[in-house]
Amino acid sequence: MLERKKCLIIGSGISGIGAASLLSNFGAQITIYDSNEKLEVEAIKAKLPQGTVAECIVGNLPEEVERATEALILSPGVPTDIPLVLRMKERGVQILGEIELAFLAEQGTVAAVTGTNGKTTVTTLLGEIMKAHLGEERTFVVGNIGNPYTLEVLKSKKDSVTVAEISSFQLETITTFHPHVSTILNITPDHLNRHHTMEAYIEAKEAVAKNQDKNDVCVLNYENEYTRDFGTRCPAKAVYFSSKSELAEGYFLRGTRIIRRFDGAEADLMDIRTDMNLVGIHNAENVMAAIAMAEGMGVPMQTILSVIKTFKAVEHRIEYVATKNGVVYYNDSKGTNPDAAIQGIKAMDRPTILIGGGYDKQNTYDEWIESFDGKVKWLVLIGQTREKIAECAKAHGITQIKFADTYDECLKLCTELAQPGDAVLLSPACASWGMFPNYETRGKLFKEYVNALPE
Ligand code: UMA
Repeated sequence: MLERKKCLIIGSGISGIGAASLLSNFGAQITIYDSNEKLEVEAIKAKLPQGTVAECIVGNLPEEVERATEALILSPGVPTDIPLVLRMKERGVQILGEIELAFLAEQGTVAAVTGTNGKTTVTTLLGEIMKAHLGEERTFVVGNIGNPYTLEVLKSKKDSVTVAEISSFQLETITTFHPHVSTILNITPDHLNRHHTMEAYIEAKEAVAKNQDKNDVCVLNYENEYTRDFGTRCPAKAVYFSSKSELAEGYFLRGTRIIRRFDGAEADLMDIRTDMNLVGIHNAENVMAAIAMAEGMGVPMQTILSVIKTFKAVEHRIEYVATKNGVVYYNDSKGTNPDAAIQGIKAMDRPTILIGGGYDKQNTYDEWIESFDGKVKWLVLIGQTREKIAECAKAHGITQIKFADTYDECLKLCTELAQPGDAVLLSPACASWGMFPNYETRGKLFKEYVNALPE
Protein backbone atom coordinates (compact mmCIF):
# COMPACT_ATOMS: atom_id res chain seq x y z
CA MET A 1 0.00 0.00 0.00
CA LEU A 2 2.91 2.34 0.71
CA GLU A 3 5.04 0.86 -2.05
CA ARG A 4 6.98 3.56 -3.91
CA LYS A 5 5.04 6.25 -2.00
CA LYS A 6 6.89 9.32 -0.78
CA CYS A 7 6.73 8.87 2.99
CA LEU A 8 7.75 11.51 5.49
CA ILE A 9 8.57 10.33 9.01
CA ILE A 10 8.53 12.99 11.74
CA GLY A 11 10.95 12.22 14.57
CA SER A 12 14.32 10.53 14.41
CA GLY A 13 14.08 8.77 17.80
CA ILE A 14 13.80 4.99 18.13
CA SER A 15 10.30 4.94 16.74
CA GLY A 16 11.21 7.01 13.65
CA ILE A 17 14.17 4.75 12.94
CA GLY A 18 11.93 1.67 13.32
CA ALA A 19 9.38 3.18 10.95
CA ALA A 20 12.09 3.86 8.35
CA SER A 21 13.28 0.29 8.57
CA LEU A 22 9.80 -1.13 7.99
CA LEU A 23 8.95 1.35 5.22
CA SER A 24 12.14 0.35 3.48
CA ASN A 25 10.81 -3.23 3.43
CA PHE A 26 7.56 -1.91 1.97
CA GLY A 27 9.60 -0.32 -0.85
CA ALA A 28 8.64 3.27 0.05
CA GLN A 29 10.68 6.41 -0.64
CA ILE A 30 11.62 7.63 2.80
CA THR A 31 12.46 11.00 4.30
CA ILE A 32 13.07 11.35 8.04
CA TYR A 33 12.47 14.84 9.36
CA ASP A 34 13.38 16.01 12.86
CA SER A 35 12.58 19.56 13.97
CA ASN A 36 15.50 19.59 16.40
CA GLU A 37 18.08 21.60 14.47
CA LYS A 38 20.83 20.55 16.86
CA LEU A 39 20.73 16.99 15.52
CA GLU A 40 23.14 15.96 12.80
CA VAL A 41 21.98 14.31 9.62
CA GLU A 42 24.94 11.94 9.58
CA ALA A 43 24.20 10.82 13.16
CA ILE A 44 20.60 10.00 12.21
CA LYS A 45 21.75 8.09 9.12
CA ALA A 46 24.16 6.11 11.28
CA LYS A 47 21.20 4.87 13.37
CA LEU A 48 19.44 3.35 10.34
CA PRO A 49 19.62 -0.45 10.10
CA GLN A 50 21.73 -1.82 7.27
CA GLY A 51 19.94 -1.67 3.95
CA THR A 52 17.59 1.15 4.97
CA VAL A 53 18.03 4.20 2.80
CA ALA A 54 16.44 7.48 3.82
CA GLU A 55 16.83 11.16 3.16
CA CYS A 56 17.30 12.98 6.52
CA ILE A 57 16.38 16.58 7.23
CA VAL A 58 16.74 18.52 10.49
CA GLY A 59 15.56 21.99 11.49
CA ASN A 60 13.23 23.43 8.84
CA LEU A 61 11.34 21.26 6.41
CA PRO A 62 11.65 22.57 2.82
CA GLU A 63 8.28 23.37 1.27
CA GLU A 64 8.88 21.13 -1.74
CA VAL A 65 9.40 18.11 0.55
CA GLU A 66 6.17 18.88 2.37
CA ARG A 67 4.28 19.25 -0.92
CA ALA A 68 5.68 16.00 -2.34
CA THR A 69 4.70 13.95 0.75
CA GLU A 70 2.08 11.26 0.09
CA ALA A 71 2.06 9.60 3.51
CA LEU A 72 3.05 11.03 6.89
CA ILE A 73 4.29 8.83 9.72
CA LEU A 74 4.27 10.34 13.20
CA SER A 75 6.52 9.31 16.06
CA PRO A 76 4.56 9.09 19.34
CA GLY A 77 6.14 12.24 20.75
CA VAL A 78 4.88 14.38 17.86
CA PRO A 79 1.62 16.15 18.74
CA THR A 80 -1.11 15.60 16.16
CA ASP A 81 -2.09 19.28 16.18
CA ILE A 82 1.17 20.93 15.12
CA PRO A 83 0.82 23.13 11.99
CA LEU A 84 2.71 20.72 9.72
CA VAL A 85 0.39 17.82 10.61
CA LEU A 86 -2.71 20.01 10.30
CA ARG A 87 -1.63 21.20 6.83
CA MET A 88 -1.07 17.61 5.71
CA LYS A 89 -4.47 16.56 7.09
CA GLU A 90 -6.14 19.37 5.16
CA ARG A 91 -4.42 18.25 1.98
CA GLY A 92 -5.77 14.72 2.52
CA VAL A 93 -2.36 13.13 3.05
CA GLN A 94 -2.51 9.67 4.64
CA ILE A 95 -1.40 10.00 8.29
CA LEU A 96 -0.25 7.00 10.29
CA GLY A 97 1.32 6.57 13.68
CA GLU A 98 4.20 4.17 14.10
CA ILE A 99 1.90 1.54 15.72
CA GLU A 100 -0.60 1.68 12.87
CA LEU A 101 2.24 1.37 10.36
CA ALA A 102 3.56 -1.73 12.10
CA PHE A 103 0.09 -3.30 12.35
CA LEU A 104 -0.20 -3.20 8.55
CA ALA A 105 2.42 -5.95 8.51
CA GLU A 106 1.15 -7.96 11.52
CA GLN A 107 0.54 -11.66 10.76
CA GLY A 108 -0.29 -12.98 14.22
CA THR A 109 -2.47 -12.13 17.23
CA VAL A 110 -2.02 -8.97 19.26
CA ALA A 111 -2.55 -8.24 22.97
CA ALA A 112 -2.48 -4.52 23.78
CA VAL A 113 -1.92 -2.93 27.17
CA THR A 114 -2.80 0.67 27.93
CA GLY A 115 -3.72 2.70 31.00
CA THR A 116 -2.15 5.57 32.90
CA ASN A 117 -0.13 3.32 35.20
CA GLY A 118 0.99 -0.28 35.35
CA LYS A 119 1.40 -0.71 31.57
CA THR A 120 5.03 -1.77 31.65
CA THR A 121 4.53 -4.26 34.48
CA VAL A 122 1.51 -5.88 32.83
CA THR A 123 3.15 -5.91 29.38
CA THR A 124 6.31 -7.51 30.74
CA LEU A 125 4.42 -10.07 32.83
CA LEU A 126 2.06 -10.98 30.00
CA GLY A 127 5.06 -11.23 27.68
CA GLU A 128 6.70 -13.71 30.08
CA ILE A 129 3.48 -15.74 30.31
CA MET A 130 3.15 -15.87 26.51
CA LYS A 131 6.80 -16.92 26.18
CA ALA A 132 6.21 -19.75 28.66
CA HIS A 133 3.16 -20.82 26.67
CA LEU A 134 4.37 -20.38 23.06
CA GLY A 135 8.15 -20.09 23.29
CA GLU A 136 10.43 -17.05 22.88
CA GLU A 137 10.50 -17.23 19.10
CA ARG A 138 6.73 -16.87 18.80
CA THR A 139 6.34 -14.00 21.31
CA PHE A 140 7.18 -10.33 20.69
CA VAL A 141 7.03 -7.65 23.37
CA VAL A 142 6.91 -4.20 21.78
CA GLY A 143 5.75 -0.59 21.90
CA ASN A 144 6.00 2.13 24.53
CA ILE A 145 8.06 -0.28 26.62
CA GLY A 146 10.99 0.88 24.46
CA ASN A 147 11.07 -1.67 21.64
CA PRO A 148 9.48 -0.18 18.50
CA TYR A 149 6.75 -2.41 17.05
CA THR A 150 7.98 -1.59 13.53
CA LEU A 151 11.32 -3.28 14.26
CA GLU A 152 9.72 -6.61 15.27
CA VAL A 153 6.59 -6.97 13.18
CA LEU A 154 8.23 -8.59 10.14
CA LYS A 155 9.07 -11.57 12.35
CA SER A 156 5.39 -12.13 13.17
CA LYS A 157 3.67 -15.29 11.89
CA LYS A 158 0.11 -16.62 11.93
CA ASP A 159 0.85 -18.48 15.17
CA SER A 160 2.86 -15.74 16.92
CA VAL A 161 1.71 -13.28 19.56
CA THR A 162 2.66 -9.64 19.93
CA VAL A 163 2.24 -8.10 23.37
CA ALA A 164 2.21 -4.34 22.87
CA GLU A 165 2.41 -1.57 25.45
CA ILE A 166 0.54 1.30 23.85
CA SER A 167 0.55 4.87 25.17
CA SER A 168 -2.20 7.43 24.64
CA PHE A 169 0.19 9.22 22.25
CA GLN A 170 0.34 6.10 20.12
CA LEU A 171 -3.40 5.46 20.29
CA GLU A 172 -4.17 8.91 18.87
CA THR A 173 -3.01 7.77 15.45
CA ILE A 174 -4.37 4.25 15.08
CA THR A 175 -6.93 3.43 12.38
CA THR A 176 -7.09 -0.36 11.91
CA PHE A 177 -4.98 -1.55 14.87
CA HIS A 178 -6.97 -4.47 16.26
CA PRO A 179 -5.84 -6.40 19.33
CA HIS A 180 -7.63 -9.65 20.15
CA VAL A 181 -7.21 -8.91 23.85
CA SER A 182 -6.76 -5.41 25.24
CA THR A 183 -6.74 -3.73 28.62
CA ILE A 184 -7.20 -0.23 29.96
CA LEU A 185 -5.71 -0.66 33.42
CA ASN A 186 -6.82 2.70 34.81
CA ILE A 187 -7.25 6.30 33.70
CA THR A 188 -6.13 9.19 35.87
CA PRO A 189 -5.05 12.68 34.75
CA ASP A 190 -1.77 12.62 32.82
CA HIS A 191 -0.27 14.10 29.65
CA LEU A 192 -2.80 16.93 29.71
CA ASN A 193 -0.32 19.28 28.03
CA ARG A 194 -0.49 16.98 24.99
CA HIS A 195 -4.17 15.97 25.00
CA HIS A 196 -5.38 19.33 26.45
CA THR A 197 -8.52 17.90 28.11
CA MET A 198 -9.30 14.86 30.21
CA GLU A 199 -12.01 13.93 27.67
CA ALA A 200 -9.45 13.81 24.85
CA TYR A 201 -7.09 11.72 27.01
CA ILE A 202 -9.89 9.25 27.84
CA GLU A 203 -10.90 9.09 24.18
CA ALA A 204 -7.33 8.26 23.19
CA LYS A 205 -7.16 5.46 25.76
CA GLU A 206 -10.53 3.99 24.77
CA ALA A 207 -9.39 3.82 21.15
CA VAL A 208 -7.45 0.68 22.06
CA ALA A 209 -10.75 -1.23 21.75
CA LYS A 210 -12.32 0.65 18.84
CA ASN A 211 -11.71 -2.12 16.27
CA GLN A 212 -12.53 -4.96 18.65
CA ASP A 213 -15.80 -6.92 18.55
CA LYS A 214 -17.55 -9.38 20.87
CA ASN A 215 -15.12 -12.16 19.87
CA ASP A 216 -12.39 -10.05 21.49
CA VAL A 217 -11.77 -9.24 25.11
CA CYS A 218 -11.15 -5.91 26.84
CA VAL A 219 -9.94 -6.20 30.44
CA LEU A 220 -11.02 -3.28 32.63
CA ASN A 221 -10.50 -2.02 36.16
CA TYR A 222 -13.81 -2.03 38.03
CA GLU A 223 -12.48 0.41 40.64
CA ASN A 224 -11.65 3.18 38.19
CA GLU A 225 -14.71 5.24 37.29
CA TYR A 226 -13.67 5.77 33.66
CA THR A 227 -12.77 2.19 32.87
CA ARG A 228 -15.80 0.80 34.73
CA ASP A 229 -18.04 3.06 32.70
CA PHE A 230 -16.30 2.09 29.46
CA GLY A 231 -17.25 -1.55 30.07
CA THR A 232 -20.91 -0.69 29.45
CA ARG A 233 -20.22 0.56 25.91
CA CYS A 234 -17.02 -1.26 24.98
CA PRO A 235 -17.27 -3.05 21.59
CA ALA A 236 -15.35 -6.06 22.95
CA LYS A 237 -16.46 -8.48 25.67
CA ALA A 238 -15.64 -6.54 28.87
CA VAL A 239 -13.91 -8.52 31.62
CA TYR A 240 -13.43 -6.73 34.93
CA PHE A 241 -10.92 -7.04 37.73
CA SER A 242 -11.26 -5.43 41.13
CA SER A 243 -9.09 -4.94 44.20
CA LYS A 244 -12.04 -3.74 46.31
CA SER A 245 -15.33 -5.37 45.29
CA GLU A 246 -16.37 -9.00 45.02
CA LEU A 247 -17.55 -9.12 41.42
CA ALA A 248 -20.40 -11.34 40.19
CA GLU A 249 -18.19 -12.04 37.13
CA GLY A 250 -14.48 -11.39 36.86
CA TYR A 251 -11.31 -11.45 38.94
CA PHE A 252 -11.18 -9.91 42.39
CA LEU A 253 -9.40 -9.82 45.72
CA ARG A 254 -10.90 -11.50 48.76
CA GLY A 255 -8.56 -10.58 51.59
CA THR A 256 -5.18 -11.49 50.18
CA ARG A 257 -6.48 -14.07 47.68
CA ILE A 258 -7.19 -13.57 44.01
CA ILE A 259 -10.51 -15.17 43.10
CA ARG A 260 -11.83 -15.89 39.61
CA ARG A 261 -15.62 -16.06 39.25
CA PHE A 262 -17.50 -16.76 36.03
CA ASP A 263 -20.91 -18.39 35.40
CA GLY A 264 -21.38 -18.82 39.15
CA ALA A 265 -18.24 -20.97 39.50
CA GLU A 266 -15.49 -19.67 41.76
CA ALA A 267 -11.81 -20.58 41.73
CA ASP A 268 -9.28 -19.46 44.35
CA LEU A 269 -6.18 -18.71 42.25
CA MET A 270 -3.39 -17.42 44.48
CA ASP A 271 -2.28 -15.39 47.49
CA ILE A 272 -0.85 -11.93 46.79
CA ARG A 273 1.53 -12.15 49.79
CA THR A 274 3.09 -15.52 49.12
CA ASP A 275 2.54 -16.33 45.45
CA MET A 276 3.99 -13.17 43.87
CA ASN A 277 7.09 -11.03 44.35
CA LEU A 278 5.54 -7.66 43.56
CA VAL A 279 4.43 -5.38 46.39
CA GLY A 280 1.36 -3.16 46.75
CA ILE A 281 -2.33 -3.39 45.87
CA HIS A 282 -1.65 -1.73 42.51
CA ASN A 283 0.49 -4.75 41.67
CA ALA A 284 -2.29 -7.13 42.71
CA GLU A 285 -4.39 -5.23 40.13
CA ASN A 286 -1.63 -5.57 37.54
CA VAL A 287 -1.41 -9.30 38.20
CA MET A 288 -5.20 -9.73 37.90
CA ALA A 289 -5.14 -7.84 34.59
CA ALA A 290 -2.33 -10.06 33.29
CA ILE A 291 -4.22 -13.21 34.37
CA ALA A 292 -7.40 -12.02 32.61
CA MET A 293 -5.49 -11.11 29.44
CA ALA A 294 -3.53 -14.37 29.38
CA GLU A 295 -6.74 -16.37 29.78
CA GLY A 296 -8.20 -14.33 26.92
CA MET A 297 -5.17 -15.38 24.87
CA GLY A 298 -5.88 -19.04 25.65
CA VAL A 299 -3.09 -19.74 28.14
CA PRO A 300 -3.81 -22.51 30.72
CA MET A 301 -4.12 -21.19 34.30
CA GLN A 302 -1.34 -23.47 35.54
CA THR A 303 1.17 -21.80 33.17
CA ILE A 304 -0.07 -18.32 34.11
CA LEU A 305 0.29 -18.90 37.85
CA SER A 306 3.69 -20.53 37.63
CA VAL A 307 5.11 -17.50 35.72
CA ILE A 308 3.59 -15.06 38.24
CA LYS A 309 5.32 -16.93 41.08
CA THR A 310 8.79 -16.18 39.71
CA PHE A 311 8.18 -12.77 38.13
CA LYS A 312 10.24 -9.91 39.62
CA ALA A 313 9.55 -6.14 39.63
CA VAL A 314 10.22 -4.25 36.45
CA GLU A 315 13.32 -2.02 36.38
CA HIS A 316 12.64 1.58 37.54
CA ARG A 317 9.29 0.62 39.13
CA ILE A 318 9.66 0.70 42.96
CA GLU A 319 12.88 -1.20 42.34
CA TYR A 320 15.03 -2.04 45.35
CA VAL A 321 18.56 -0.81 44.61
CA ALA A 322 20.73 -1.36 47.70
CA THR A 323 21.05 -0.78 51.43
CA LYS A 324 23.94 1.51 52.28
CA ASN A 325 24.73 2.52 55.88
CA GLY A 326 21.33 1.27 56.98
CA VAL A 327 19.52 3.39 54.37
CA VAL A 328 17.39 1.55 51.82
CA TYR A 329 17.39 3.03 48.31
CA TYR A 330 14.47 2.55 45.87
CA ASN A 331 14.37 3.57 42.23
CA ASP A 332 10.89 4.49 41.05
CA SER A 333 11.99 6.67 38.15
CA LYS A 334 8.98 5.36 36.25
CA GLY A 335 6.81 7.32 38.69
CA THR A 336 6.44 9.94 35.95
CA ASN A 337 3.05 11.26 37.07
CA PRO A 338 1.44 11.88 40.48
CA ASP A 339 -0.73 8.77 40.31
CA ALA A 340 2.22 6.46 39.62
CA ALA A 341 4.23 8.20 42.35
CA ILE A 342 1.42 7.62 44.85
CA GLN A 343 2.06 3.88 44.49
CA GLY A 344 5.75 4.53 45.15
CA ILE A 345 5.31 6.34 48.45
CA LYS A 346 2.50 3.99 49.51
CA ALA A 347 4.89 1.05 49.19
CA MET A 348 7.35 2.62 51.71
CA ASP A 349 7.18 1.41 55.31
CA ARG A 350 9.74 3.76 56.92
CA PRO A 351 10.74 7.46 57.10
CA THR A 352 11.53 8.48 53.54
CA ILE A 353 13.67 11.06 51.79
CA LEU A 354 11.66 11.55 48.64
CA ILE A 355 13.08 12.94 45.38
CA GLY A 356 10.44 14.72 43.33
CA GLY A 357 10.14 17.10 40.39
CA GLY A 358 11.02 17.23 36.71
CA TYR A 359 9.28 18.16 33.49
CA ASP A 360 5.98 20.03 33.78
CA LYS A 361 3.11 18.00 32.29
CA GLN A 362 0.68 20.42 33.92
CA ASN A 363 -0.38 17.94 36.52
CA THR A 364 -1.58 18.84 40.00
CA TYR A 365 0.23 17.39 42.98
CA ASP A 366 -2.32 17.54 45.83
CA GLU A 367 -3.30 13.87 45.79
CA TRP A 368 0.31 12.75 45.64
CA ILE A 369 1.26 14.94 48.60
CA GLU A 370 -1.82 13.85 50.55
CA SER A 371 -0.66 10.24 50.12
CA PHE A 372 2.63 10.92 51.97
CA ASP A 373 0.88 9.87 55.19
CA GLY A 374 3.56 11.36 57.46
CA LYS A 375 6.28 9.18 55.92
CA VAL A 376 8.16 11.89 54.01
CA LYS A 377 10.95 13.18 56.24
CA TRP A 378 12.45 15.41 53.57
CA LEU A 379 11.14 16.29 50.14
CA VAL A 380 14.07 17.03 47.83
CA LEU A 381 12.95 18.80 44.67
CA ILE A 382 14.58 19.27 41.29
CA GLY A 383 13.64 20.41 37.78
CA GLN A 384 11.04 22.65 36.19
CA THR A 385 8.25 21.73 38.63
CA ARG A 386 10.13 22.18 41.89
CA GLU A 387 8.54 25.51 42.89
CA LYS A 388 5.05 24.33 41.94
CA ILE A 389 5.44 21.16 44.02
CA ALA A 390 6.97 23.06 46.94
CA GLU A 391 4.05 25.48 47.01
CA CYS A 392 1.57 22.64 46.94
CA ALA A 393 3.47 20.73 49.67
CA LYS A 394 3.50 23.82 51.91
CA ALA A 395 -0.23 24.23 51.42
CA HIS A 396 -0.55 20.69 52.77
CA GLY A 397 1.61 21.51 55.81
CA ILE A 398 4.87 19.98 54.59
CA THR A 399 7.81 22.21 55.36
CA GLN A 400 10.80 19.87 55.27
CA ILE A 401 11.65 20.78 51.68
CA LYS A 402 14.99 21.26 49.95
CA PHE A 403 15.80 22.37 46.41
CA ALA A 404 18.70 21.03 44.35
CA ASP A 405 19.96 22.64 41.15
CA THR A 406 21.49 19.54 39.64
CA TYR A 407 20.74 15.85 39.87
CA ASP A 408 24.16 15.24 41.35
CA GLU A 409 23.58 17.82 44.07
CA CYS A 410 20.18 16.24 44.74
CA LEU A 411 21.61 12.75 45.24
CA LYS A 412 24.38 14.03 47.53
CA LEU A 413 21.83 15.95 49.58
CA CYS A 414 19.69 12.82 50.02
CA THR A 415 22.62 10.78 51.30
CA GLU A 416 23.44 13.54 53.79
CA LEU A 417 19.85 13.80 55.01
CA ALA A 418 19.20 10.06 55.34
CA GLN A 419 19.84 8.27 58.63
CA PRO A 420 20.00 4.53 59.29
CA GLY A 421 16.46 3.13 59.13
CA ASP A 422 15.35 5.62 56.47
CA ALA A 423 14.54 5.06 52.83
CA VAL A 424 15.59 7.22 49.90
CA LEU A 425 13.01 7.01 47.16
CA LEU A 426 13.36 8.44 43.66
CA SER A 427 9.70 8.75 42.64
CA PRO A 428 9.46 12.19 41.05
CA ALA A 429 5.78 12.35 39.93
CA CYS A 430 7.10 14.07 36.81
CA ALA A 431 8.61 13.08 33.48
CA SER A 432 12.37 13.31 33.19
CA TRP A 433 12.41 15.39 30.00
CA GLY A 434 14.38 18.62 30.21
CA MET A 435 17.03 17.05 32.46
CA PHE A 436 17.29 13.58 30.88
CA PRO A 437 16.33 11.99 27.57
CA ASN A 438 14.05 9.52 29.38
CA TYR A 439 13.14 8.05 32.78
CA GLU A 440 15.46 5.08 32.20
CA THR A 441 18.53 7.35 32.14
CA ARG A 442 17.31 9.11 35.30
CA GLY A 443 16.84 5.73 37.04
CA LYS A 444 20.14 4.28 35.84
CA LEU A 445 22.09 7.32 37.09
CA PHE A 446 20.37 6.98 40.46
CA LYS A 447 21.34 3.32 40.67
CA GLU A 448 24.92 3.99 39.61
CA TYR A 449 25.21 6.68 42.27
CA VAL A 450 23.75 4.44 45.00
CA ASN A 451 25.83 1.41 44.04
CA ALA A 452 28.99 3.52 44.18
CA LEU A 453 28.28 4.68 47.75
CA PRO A 454 30.52 3.09 50.38
CA GLU A 455 28.94 0.15 52.26
N1 UMA B 1 10.26 15.58 17.31
C1 UMA B 1 10.04 16.32 16.17
N2 UMA B 1 8.93 17.11 16.13
C2 UMA B 1 8.04 17.19 17.15
C3 UMA B 1 8.27 16.40 18.30
C4 UMA B 1 9.39 15.61 18.35
O1 UMA B 1 10.83 16.29 15.22
O2 UMA B 1 7.05 17.91 17.05
C5 UMA B 1 11.46 14.73 17.37
C6 UMA B 1 12.38 15.06 18.52
O3 UMA B 1 13.26 16.12 18.19
C7 UMA B 1 13.12 13.75 18.74
C8 UMA B 1 12.13 12.71 18.21
O4 UMA B 1 11.06 13.41 17.61
O5 UMA B 1 14.32 13.65 18.03
C9 UMA B 1 11.64 11.88 19.35
O6 UMA B 1 10.51 11.11 19.01
P1 UMA B 1 9.60 10.53 20.19
O7 UMA B 1 9.39 11.57 21.22
O8 UMA B 1 8.40 9.92 19.59
O9 UMA B 1 10.56 9.44 20.90
P2 UMA B 1 11.07 8.00 20.45
O10 UMA B 1 12.50 7.93 20.83
O11 UMA B 1 10.73 7.67 19.06
O12 UMA B 1 10.29 7.08 21.50
C10 UMA B 1 8.89 6.84 21.33
C11 UMA B 1 8.18 7.00 22.67
N3 UMA B 1 8.37 8.37 23.17
C12 UMA B 1 7.33 9.15 23.50
O13 UMA B 1 6.19 8.76 23.47
C13 UMA B 1 7.64 10.53 23.98
C14 UMA B 1 8.76 6.02 23.69
O14 UMA B 1 8.00 6.10 24.87
C15 UMA B 1 8.62 4.61 23.14
O15 UMA B 1 9.29 3.72 24.01
C16 UMA B 1 9.23 4.50 21.75
O16 UMA B 1 8.69 5.51 20.87
C17 UMA B 1 8.96 3.13 21.10
O17 UMA B 1 7.60 2.95 20.84
C18 UMA B 1 8.65 6.72 26.02
C19 UMA B 1 7.70 7.64 26.76
O18 UMA B 1 8.16 8.50 27.48
C20 UMA B 1 9.10 5.66 27.01
N4 UMA B 1 6.36 7.47 26.62
C21 UMA B 1 5.39 8.25 27.35
C22 UMA B 1 5.10 7.64 28.70
O19 UMA B 1 5.33 6.44 28.89
O20 UMA B 1 4.58 8.38 29.56
C23 UMA B 1 4.09 8.26 26.55
